[in-house]
Amino acid sequence: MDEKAKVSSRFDRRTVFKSGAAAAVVGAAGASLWRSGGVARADDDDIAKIAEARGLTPEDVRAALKTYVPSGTYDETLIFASGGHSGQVLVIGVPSMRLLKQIAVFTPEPWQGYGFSDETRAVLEASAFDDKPLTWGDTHHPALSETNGEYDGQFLFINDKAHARMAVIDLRDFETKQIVKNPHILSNHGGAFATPNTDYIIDGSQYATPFGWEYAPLSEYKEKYRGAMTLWKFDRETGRIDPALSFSIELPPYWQDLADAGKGPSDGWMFSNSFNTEMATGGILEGHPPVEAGASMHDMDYLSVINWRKAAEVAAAGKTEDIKGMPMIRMATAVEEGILFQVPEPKSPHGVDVTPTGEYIVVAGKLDPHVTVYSFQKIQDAIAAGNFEQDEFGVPILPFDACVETQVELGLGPLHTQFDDQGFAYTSLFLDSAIARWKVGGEGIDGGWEMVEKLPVHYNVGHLCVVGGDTMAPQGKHLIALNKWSIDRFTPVGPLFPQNLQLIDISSPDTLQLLFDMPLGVGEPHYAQAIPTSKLAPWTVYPEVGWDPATQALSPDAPQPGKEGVVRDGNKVAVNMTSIRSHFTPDWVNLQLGDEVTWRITNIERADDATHAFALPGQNVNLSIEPGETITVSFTADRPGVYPFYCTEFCSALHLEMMGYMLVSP
Ligand code: K7E
Ligand code: CUA
Repeated sequence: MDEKAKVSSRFDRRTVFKSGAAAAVVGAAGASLWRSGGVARADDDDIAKIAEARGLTPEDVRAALKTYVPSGTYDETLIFASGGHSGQVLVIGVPSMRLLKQIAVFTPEPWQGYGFSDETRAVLEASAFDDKPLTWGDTHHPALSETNGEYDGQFLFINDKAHARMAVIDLRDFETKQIVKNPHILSNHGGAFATPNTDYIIDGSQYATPFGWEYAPLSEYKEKYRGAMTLWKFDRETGRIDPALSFSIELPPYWQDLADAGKGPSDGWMFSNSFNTEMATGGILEGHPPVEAGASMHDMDYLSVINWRKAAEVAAAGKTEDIKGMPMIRMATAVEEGILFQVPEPKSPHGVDVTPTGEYIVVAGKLDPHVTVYSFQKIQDAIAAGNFEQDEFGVPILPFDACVETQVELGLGPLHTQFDDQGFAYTSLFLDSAIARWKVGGEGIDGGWEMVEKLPVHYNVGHLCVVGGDTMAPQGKHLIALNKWSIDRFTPVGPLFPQNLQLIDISSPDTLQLLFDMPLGVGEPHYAQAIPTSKLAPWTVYPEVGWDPATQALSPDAPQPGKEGVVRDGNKVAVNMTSIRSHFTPDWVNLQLGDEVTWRITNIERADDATHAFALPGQNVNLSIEPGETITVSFTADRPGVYPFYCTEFCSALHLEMMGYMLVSP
């Protein structure tokens, strides 16, 4: 059946709400609530009539009751979703599925003033490719910081697959603080994944290249091209990645895919899939198979099993090579020190996910209908017994049979797995456009390693997201399916379709219920992580007037009330400005052609939501200055003229009057 036919048959089966028969459903769903509010039964009928008029089924009404968040009340959960090649992070409330914020990360964003102030431009420029500034990224995997294997609500990390960069977002103000460019690799995918106490952020390469962004012909692929696993050291005190304490581990030129950190018994280890063990590079016009075929010939690829704690010791002991200013543990050293092993895994694996107890590692292969479950203990036993051969790069290969706990057949195109607190795992089935719920097994568990239920989703699902679904303490109320295709779900808006996030109720052990479709007209949300809002404590205004979000401290240079003015020293001009409803002080800024201007603005407001913005025509500048914040923009007055600057945030009744003149005299 094609997709269109599926949809119409769903419609045929709809039992439209009928007011006569409706009382039963309304009664079941909500009458007790209404009764407790003392509302008469007549209202039930009225609601039934609305449902009937709108053609809603009882199932629809149930879903609506479970997702509606009344005006003025808050969502219980936030999800942080990648924005794909928009380069941003999306913050969405659950269960309402309301988009609350788009956090600018790799792409300049004028509403937030990101990439326009000196401070935020510095964040982007620090991660330039050599000296070429990058103004977009391909975000895939957000990772919340963890303490003892659970989200702590302090920081968020996200990778840029296109350029192998890693970003740090501070969840006190939901702003990007740092982006680091990986000096070894040019393309990543196995990141961001946090170790259980956020000691390191894992960043695995995707497409193999020569290290250090150097040149080597494809004919030298086996000799010169390599994969790598980078461990970025995170310093919680400074809230920054410390490149000086970070390092990489050299891997064979297979393409690394998703990764995950061990936890509990497997803490100190990490796991990364690799595909293209065929080492195909394409060459269609030269008579070679396209990459998709060349890279899918082997029945088995490899799961990389890496002792990161040991690797950190080896790096600290200096058994490394410096490549572009960052240490690299060479493959031979990694093998010799017992850091690096591989285990065969079925054809073209994609997701690798460690179970909440840390005992098992679940691998999903794009071209295999099973998930393969590895036992961490069995892997350790095989290592201890020296039970391995070596691949052509000398990396130990542990026997498949010795390491596998079981395989569970789920369906076509399994990709990614999340867990809940009822002992279930959920795996996305890309080709089936479905979610498989299956039971995690293990010692003392009855009926484990079994498929339980499948739920269709719309369509071609990638990642899944459960609250804490990759941590030691997952929760079991909602699951979000992050779907690649939306096809017939929404009103057409042109040939570029929205993405479709679907909210699913997983609270019942007996059945899954699809609750809500959320079109997302921004970018492809690969992965998302969900956290209860009770674990977050964001500021609503900056702590003090004159706060610099780049340092999260009071700025000694911040213009303060009563100290405003324009100070000239030769052709260097400092503009010290404050903003408050509804004026800038000063509002006349007289410059001369060629002046080098450092313009600082402090928003001296203390009220929630009293943000002012600052648009400066002719200099391509728009800033967002939140209450208490101080911000800087520097430029050369390179063209005479009269420039009306103004506040772009509709802040008050006299917002239109919140302006001033910058005059540049010839
Ligand atoms: Cu499957 Cu980049 Cu995690 Cu997309 S990846 S789906
Ligand atoms: Cu300040 Cu508008």
